Amino acid sequence: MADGFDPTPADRFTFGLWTVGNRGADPFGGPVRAKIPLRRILDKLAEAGAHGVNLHDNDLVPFGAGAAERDLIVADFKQGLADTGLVVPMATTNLFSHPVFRDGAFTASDPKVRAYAVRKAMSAIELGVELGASTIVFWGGREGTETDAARDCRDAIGWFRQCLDFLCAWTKDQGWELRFALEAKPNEPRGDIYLATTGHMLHFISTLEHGEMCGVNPEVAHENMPGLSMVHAVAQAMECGKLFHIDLNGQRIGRYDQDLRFGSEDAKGAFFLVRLLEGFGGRPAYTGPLHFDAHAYRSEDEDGVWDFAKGCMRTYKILAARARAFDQDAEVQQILAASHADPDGVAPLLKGYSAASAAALAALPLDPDALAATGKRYERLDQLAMEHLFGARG
Ligand code: DIG
Ligand code: MN
Ligand code: MN
Repeated sequence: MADGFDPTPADRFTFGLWTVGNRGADPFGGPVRAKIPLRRILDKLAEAGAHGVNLHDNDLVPFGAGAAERDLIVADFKQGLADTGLVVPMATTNLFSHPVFRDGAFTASDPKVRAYAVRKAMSAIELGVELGASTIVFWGGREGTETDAARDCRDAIGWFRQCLDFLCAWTKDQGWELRFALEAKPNEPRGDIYLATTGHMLHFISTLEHGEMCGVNPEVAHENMPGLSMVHAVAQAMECGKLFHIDLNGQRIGRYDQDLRFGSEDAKGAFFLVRLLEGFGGRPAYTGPLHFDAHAYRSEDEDGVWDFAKGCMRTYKILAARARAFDQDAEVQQILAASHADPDGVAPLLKGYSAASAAALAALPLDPDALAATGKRYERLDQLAMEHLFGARG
């Protein structure tokens, strides 16, 4: 469909092997789809216009595989990447499926489990480096608890920090230029997961020994599950230079982690998220991979999986076009200019304290009733956003 919304590798869209490879199982029913062979995943994603694939260690190398088997699998996968032109921007570790992680990985109370988790992460990072990944994501799916009787949360945070500091130092010791992206989620599969939101993660990073190589990987569903704004989480990460990766999908507030097709639920939130990432309105854009951490409905067969993947990418491109038109709309620009106007040059007064600025502040003729009198015209502004989103305004 040549309508300008078909993706190309230049769009930087990526999918986890586990996303299009999801077989549709859920807690109430087994898989509904056959396993898609890895090579077919690469071929179909390349055909659809994707830029790359991401993976957990065990998405590619089965748990417990020996070195020879691992090397054969990796060699075959690398051939598939070469044949399709797909790249691997991000790699991560499965620290949640094996029962050894039943009480967590980096936050398990048993130090041997923590040591095993760090060692598994080291192997996964080596695999990621071998495949060309520059970002390593850490999603602490089991880093939590069902009862706070289990451990003091401060110990859990301390152990998490120890493991990440160890892995950062080890990575630097290998001479690898990698960035670690920490992914938050408030609950599921644990009753409560530690460091539940991107905001928690941003503070946690400030306490790490090598915080300069650590950022965040916010996910739409994980911020929306507790009713938070993904746009604000991503904006805060961008504002402090810590948006190292992003997981795009769809989610309805207050539900389990649905990992739905991007934009398929909160279209308005997706519109403003894409506008933020694309840097419209004259702000710096996000230039990293646009990763869809999502999967097709359980109702779908394999054809539906590729409908899902194409839908994620097309929706992003459609929203980008609509958001660009919104920011180029003269009426939008006029309303925003009026609401931000500073005819008397007051704003600079607050950019850094001085005795002079304090005196100037005190002398300002500020009449709260006069300031309160003018409306902001956000009703018209939001209606313009919605009409651009609906495609009713060019
Ligand atoms: C779930 O949202 C998590 C895992 O799928 C993975 O560790 C991470 C990578 O994006 N997202
Ligand atoms: Mn998720
Ligand atoms: Mn994710």
